[in-house]
Amino acid sequence: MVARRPVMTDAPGRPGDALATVGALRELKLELTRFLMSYKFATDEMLTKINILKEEFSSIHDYSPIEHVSSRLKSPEGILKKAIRKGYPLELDGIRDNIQDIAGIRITCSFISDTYRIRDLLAGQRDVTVLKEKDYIRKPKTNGYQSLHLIVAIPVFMSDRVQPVTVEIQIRTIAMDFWASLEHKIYYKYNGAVPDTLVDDLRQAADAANRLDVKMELMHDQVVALESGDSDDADLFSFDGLPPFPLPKGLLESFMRGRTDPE
Ligand code: 0O2
Repeated sequence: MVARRPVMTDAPGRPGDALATVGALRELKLELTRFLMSYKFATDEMLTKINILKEEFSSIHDYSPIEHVSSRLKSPEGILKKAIRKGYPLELDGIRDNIQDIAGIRITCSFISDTYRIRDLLAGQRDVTVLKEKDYIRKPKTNGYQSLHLIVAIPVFMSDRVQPVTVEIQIRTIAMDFWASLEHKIYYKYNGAVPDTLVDDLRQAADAANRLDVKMELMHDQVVALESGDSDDADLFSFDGLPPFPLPKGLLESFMRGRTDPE
């Protein structure tokens, strides 16, 4: 006959100890879930803000400074590894206070000026507090890395409390993003010990990416200046992907008169 063994074989002593351990583990799991959920909710809130900006720009200005948005939550393993590497206390409050990139959002823009515009629009929102800013665009890292990093705090309304939660936002151009993902791959491929020639190549590629960014923005500005003189579709109105429909100037003028002179 096979002896029945307690589920928790590593809990010595009275059977109550094993039950207490199971209870404590369950509680820890619940706490961890709530902890991670707050970061997911904070990410969702920030993504909503970013999408509103994106849609508003597309509808009103016929152009969006935001090309692409992605997000990620650090895994519990990644969080623990970082806490151990940095010597932070291994408890949730300590981790919350010290690790500010558990929730991460990356916004890719077309042009350099757009990165700052998006920064200002997000930082200017009443419930967003910028805790830290690193401007690797104005001052690139020595390896050539360029990006604008913000650590923001946003209140998350849970059922029993309001929790300020931090989110790391990286804002950069398509060219900077292209460079960063290649550099990231190379860095991991060589386990951090990237050969000098490749380090030089990366620096040159970063310069080239920056020149491309500057050139593309200049060309874009020229096209915009040309477009503003072109009034072909000035009488067209469109919304939310619907085909544009005519809104003649005369009609708009009567509407304006009605607003200023209701009599
Ligand atoms: P992951 O997996 O991308 O999240 P700290 O302020 O202590 O959190 P750090 O590194 O000083 O840490 O902050 P910083 O400089 O703001 O960098 C944070 C993130 O920016 C990094 O996250 C990278 O995603 C990115 N980053 C910074 N420097 C480089 C770089 O030289 N090359 C590339 N490709 N990305 C960079 P993690 O935590 O490294 O990893």
